[in-house]
Amino acid sequence: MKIISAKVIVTCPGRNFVTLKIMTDQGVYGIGDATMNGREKAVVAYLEDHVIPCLIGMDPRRIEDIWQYLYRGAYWRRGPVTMRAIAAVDVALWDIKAKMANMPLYQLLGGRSRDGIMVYGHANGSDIAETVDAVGQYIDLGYKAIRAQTGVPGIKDAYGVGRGKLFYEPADAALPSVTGWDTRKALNYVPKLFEKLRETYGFDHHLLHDGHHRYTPQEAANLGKMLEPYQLFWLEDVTPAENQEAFKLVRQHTVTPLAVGEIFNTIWDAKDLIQNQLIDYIRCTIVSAGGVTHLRRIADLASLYQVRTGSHGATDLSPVTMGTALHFDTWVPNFGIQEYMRHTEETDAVFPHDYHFASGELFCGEAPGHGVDIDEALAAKYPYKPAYLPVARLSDGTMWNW
Ligand code: CS2
Ligand code: MG
Repeated sequence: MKIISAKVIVTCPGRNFVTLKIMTDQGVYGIGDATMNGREKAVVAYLEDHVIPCLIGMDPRRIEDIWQYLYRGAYWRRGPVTMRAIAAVDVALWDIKAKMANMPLYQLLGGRSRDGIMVYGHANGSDIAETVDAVGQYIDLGYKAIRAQTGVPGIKDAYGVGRGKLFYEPADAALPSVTGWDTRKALNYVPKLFEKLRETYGFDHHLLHDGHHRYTPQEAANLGKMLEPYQLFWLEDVTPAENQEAFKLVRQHTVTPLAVGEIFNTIWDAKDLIQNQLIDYIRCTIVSAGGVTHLRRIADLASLYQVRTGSHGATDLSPVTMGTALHFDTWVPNFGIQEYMRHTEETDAVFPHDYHFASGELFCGEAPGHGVDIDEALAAKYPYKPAYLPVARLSDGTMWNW
């Protein structure tokens, strides 16, 4: 069996997506996601100029060998561009293998470990009252877990606040828009949101919060401590994790569960956090962390230390990543939760898929492969549109972490 061709499809049905399609001499094809929010063209070039020429003629059944070829063979290891390109190839190859085996992907991974995949949705509002209402809407929709983000008085466009209900799309400007940040104001306001949420809805639902890399380790520890009475499911990216050691300080001061990893690309980014049991949930997902082949290694390492998975699932992760993640989640023994931000109708139409939502859970389908396809004719109707994530500055103009 041979790979005879491969192509990259860029489409913007409401937001940009980069998709790799690999064709074989047996008529079976596979699809992989290579989207990097705000830096899409870098991965397109990496795939078209440096990966596809090497793939032609290779045996698509040799998934592990091709992964090693692209990782070791590049010499320049790791990084968001390389690992997304590898992920796109890897996912397309798992799709092909599962189709050849006439099995849904989760069966090849080891079979079903659970019936449904608990997901969390994003509730947000410009202030506490609006966010409390938005959480209520998710509860009405049957969600068991909800992430709550609020605008903060005095901060311009605080992270996580959408422009419409049930929808949040940060990459929305042709050049990065400038948002604000003020840690003091956030530390005063965020605990009040969770106080109000527990007062209004009780303790039956899981509540989550994303710090989006904004706090220093000391401030993060303080926030974790202040949130303890509200029993969060997790506090995410509360301080940047380039320095994995920084989490020691946070961990020593709070029992609020910690989640990290949406910007990690390899097991090496997470190794110390996992081995030192400094986090409770690992957020790496298929597209950013080298595909099914590598994410499986991260999850297995995590399982030794009782760290559970909580895959990133914002709208910049295409339905191809979501579909593949759901097969992964259906199998992985140490599953925790799956993030789920709904895609637009246009996106869902471009990527026909067989997963579905019911009662706070997602379910992968039984079609052979990962169950997600791309309608190329429809995709062609939505040309690429440059769209950047915002940047953040403190009130004196200092650049901060968005
Ligand atoms: C986020 C994302 O989903 C999350 O937890 O942190 O909204 C993130 O900002 C985007 O995926 C960036 O592309
Ligand atoms: Mg996040």
